[in-house]
Amino acid sequence: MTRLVNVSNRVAQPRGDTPAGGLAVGVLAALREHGGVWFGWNGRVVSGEPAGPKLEEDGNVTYATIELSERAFELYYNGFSNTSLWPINHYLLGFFRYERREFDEYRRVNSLFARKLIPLLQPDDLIWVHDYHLIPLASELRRAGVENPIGFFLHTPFPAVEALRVLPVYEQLLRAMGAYDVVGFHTPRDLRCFNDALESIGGADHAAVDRRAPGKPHPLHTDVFPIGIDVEGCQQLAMQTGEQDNVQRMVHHLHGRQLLIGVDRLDYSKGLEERFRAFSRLLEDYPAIRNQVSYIQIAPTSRAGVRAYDDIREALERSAGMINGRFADIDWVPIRYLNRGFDRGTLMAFFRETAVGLVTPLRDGMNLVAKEFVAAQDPEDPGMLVLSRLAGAAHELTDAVLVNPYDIDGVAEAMHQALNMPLGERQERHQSMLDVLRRNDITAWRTRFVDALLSAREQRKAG
Ligand code: GDG
Repeated sequence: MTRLVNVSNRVAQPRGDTPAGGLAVGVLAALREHGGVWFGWNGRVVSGEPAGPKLEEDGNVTYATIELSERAFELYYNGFSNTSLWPINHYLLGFFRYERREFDEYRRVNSLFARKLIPLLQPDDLIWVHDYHLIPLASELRRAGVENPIGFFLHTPFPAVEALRVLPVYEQLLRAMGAYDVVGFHTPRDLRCFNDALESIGGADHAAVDRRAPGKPHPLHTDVFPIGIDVEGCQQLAMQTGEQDNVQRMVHHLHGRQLLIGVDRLDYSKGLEERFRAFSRLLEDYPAIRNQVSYIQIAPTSRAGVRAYDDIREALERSAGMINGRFADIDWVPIRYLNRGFDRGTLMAFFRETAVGLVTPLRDGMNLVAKEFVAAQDPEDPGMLVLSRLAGAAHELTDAVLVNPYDIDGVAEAMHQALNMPLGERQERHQSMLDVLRRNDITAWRTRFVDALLSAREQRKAG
């Protein structure tokens, strides 16, 4: 029987609430529908020898999780993955740092993942590897003789080659990608950047990377697979949760004001400081709007302990305090900044009560919040999305109010435009965005990727 084996750095806990993170949300939704195995780290860091894999069944999904050592957590996860690759992939080179020992540990952890995964594999399995933490995984598996089809999907942007060249080991990583059968990206732009990068190392036709990768020579299939969402699921959650106490309390405290909302992992790539400044500019430039709007920013902590992430948390607290200090009134607080997570149902119900959704990352692979926000709206009276052109989602949601997140005046204007958009225009734009979401939902994403892996299997069989 063909099983789908998903591998990602982090696995969501079975039966736990889905953590804040697009990869976990996407993989879980795809797996619940199709069934299969999800292999990866359980989030625990240990001082001794890491244990695992531990197997747990939940419905049609088997979770196979391992622990990480303190050293791996520091060097592989916080280090090379999140301080070298993450900033490069988001063109935020000011945050980039490189240490050889971190890259060495990154390779060691990829080989550990391979060793722990191999005993679980069956000959007919399709292996789907997710994200930048695990680029060399296929070459490690091939080296150990694994001949199953293996696909790689990058959830972040793929950077232009001139940004990539900042990384001393970029050629090594590109060549390692040749060990995959299928490599997928969110947008045509990412794919173009990948092809340019291959060309820069002499492998435009993919032949150079193919030949040098371990394992049997095979073609490398690259394509664009924009991730979607479970549209009906979001709609239902939004409607069902609306009566919950915390949603009602939130609505009560609005006192009829228009709500702007942002929901993002606390990450410097999400453009939160710039967004706060734009909101402040809105209040400054359009004084009539003061006391008529309320902005809630939900930002659960992510990657705590990494310096840049601790810094941004402090910067946002300061900025929210300054804006509230400057504009608040006896009966009105402009920004409510909540540095914590909420359950998914509450988020969807909040979205449905919102006049303007703010999704203004400085760069994003896709951004699922943008899609969830649109899906959760009441089609009779939909809220409007203000969306960064630098998010992958802007390729599909062209009827949002599109902005450059660095243009503070432009974002303030867009907020004003969205807050004042006539009902007819909101309905039209919403309908067209909903059509886009329905055409390319989470099932389409998973099916297209699995089909590509099945074709790779046929090609392998054909020799
Ligand atoms: C990466 C890429 C790409 C957020 N706060 C809470 C919460 N969330 C959920 C959202 C959404 C997910 O987390 C965030 O997904 P995004 O796509 O917006 O962003 P990343 O985490 O950076 O995801 C991104 C994605 O992978 C998928 O390929 O789109 O570009 O960076 O689903 O709703 N969920 C809960 N509580 C929260 O407080 N339950």
